[in-house]
Amino acid sequence: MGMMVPRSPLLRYMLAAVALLSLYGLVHVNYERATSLFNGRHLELYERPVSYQPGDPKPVKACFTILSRNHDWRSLRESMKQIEDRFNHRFNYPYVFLNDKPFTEEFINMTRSMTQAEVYYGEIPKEHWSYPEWIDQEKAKRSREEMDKNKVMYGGSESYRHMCRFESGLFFKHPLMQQFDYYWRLEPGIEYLCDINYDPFLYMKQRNIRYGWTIGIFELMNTIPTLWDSVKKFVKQHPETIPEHNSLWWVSRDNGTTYNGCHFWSNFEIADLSFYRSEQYTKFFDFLDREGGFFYERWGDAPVHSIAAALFLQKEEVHWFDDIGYLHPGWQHCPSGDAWLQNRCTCDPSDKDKTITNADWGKCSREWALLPDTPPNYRKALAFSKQRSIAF
Ligand SMILES: Nc1nc2c(ncn2[C@@H]2O[C@H](COP(=O)(O)OP(=O)(O)O)[C@@H](O)[C@H]2O)c(=O)[nH]1
Ligand SMILES: *[C@@H]1O[C@H](CO)[C@@H](O)[C@H](O)[C@H]1NC(C)=O
Ligand SMILES: *[C@@H]1O[C@H](CO)[C@@H](O)[C@H](O)[C@H]1NC(C)=O
Ligand SMILES: [Mg+2]
Repeated sequence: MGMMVPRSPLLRYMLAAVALLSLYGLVHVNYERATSLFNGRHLELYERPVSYQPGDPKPVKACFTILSRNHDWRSLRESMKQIEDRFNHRFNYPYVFLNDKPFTEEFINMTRSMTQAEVYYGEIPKEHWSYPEWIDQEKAKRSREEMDKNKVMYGGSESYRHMCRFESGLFFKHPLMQQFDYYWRLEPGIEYLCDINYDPFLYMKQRNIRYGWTIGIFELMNTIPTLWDSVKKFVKQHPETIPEHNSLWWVSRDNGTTYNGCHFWSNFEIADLSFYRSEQYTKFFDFLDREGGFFYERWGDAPVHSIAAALFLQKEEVHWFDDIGYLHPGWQHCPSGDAWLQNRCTCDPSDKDKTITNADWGKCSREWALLPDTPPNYRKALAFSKQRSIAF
């Protein structure tokens, strides 16, 4: 037996009509659901931004920079998979890998194969990963032992200190970095939790943004006991390097007397390298390097970059990439609202344990929003500074 088709032509006609109508209903209902689901913005979801091919000249000379050890390749493949899928397969910005040891063939094979974009592998010059002559290495060793005994995070590690010093003031001097104007830092074991549908480098360049971040967090103060004292000494010697409309308030609630520990978590950062190459940043890093805290304490590159960005840049030259979902083991930033839906985020913004803006540790992120933009909103800024009796 075949299908049950009625013999009568009239019945056949009615059956066909019913079938057509229900098909229409189905399509119509689905179309409506699609439009209402995306609140009339469904087109935006599928809009394709411009894409750049690997060898194409890019609108910004920019790269990813990854400091890594040879054994990091496996977790770096995870990081690269994330950034490629969420962003770079369309934009094809090159990668620069840096290491204090020569890269192995295995590392090169295993990372090169994760992207179509250009990849560069560089060894760090010895003088950028060793003790300056003014450092007392015995004293440095004693302080590592002391910090280790006191359970300071990475307090006993010598290589971690070279890493922090290199990331603070030297990575952008590497010969491979000279061809680039902007950089985006990547690390092993991180995750990107939302699509990035636009070019953050271009976004920054068009708006004169020099520093971009996504997680703001408190520092472990036992790693930087005298950092702020050194900063104050520097500022006294170089008052000309401090613009009027900076973000001092974000790092110091008593007009510069003490540091509150707020910093941008530098394992994610996108920066205009001309900031790090500027005379003021160079002087600042050289001064801190002479002070010895990279070795006698355990100064991190995150507070060093952040204090510089907060003091030496105008507030609007620093941008919170609130729409970029990002996880580094320990904490994540997860956008909420429209950005979450549109950028196909897979994180939970209300997660109590991981999402930084929900935690006490995330007060720094939340309070960034309290700082008003200046020159464009100069009046608002003045009112704000009067109300809190601070100068910034
Ligand atoms: N070449 C090299 N890279 C290092 C070394 N120590 C840390 N790194 C890199 O420096 C970055 C920060 O290190 P990580 O272990 O993630 O520290 P954490 O994020 O502060 O916990 C990562 O990109 C590491 O791959 C080292 O001794 N040599
Ligand atoms: C790296 O890749 C090359 C070319 O495909 C291959 O000949 C070589 O055996 C690989 N080496 C390692 C260590 O994976
Ligand atoms: C903040 O400190 C600066 C520099 O030390 C000083 O000029 C200014 O008057 C201080 N402002 C307030 C409100 O205390
Ligand atoms: Mg890390």
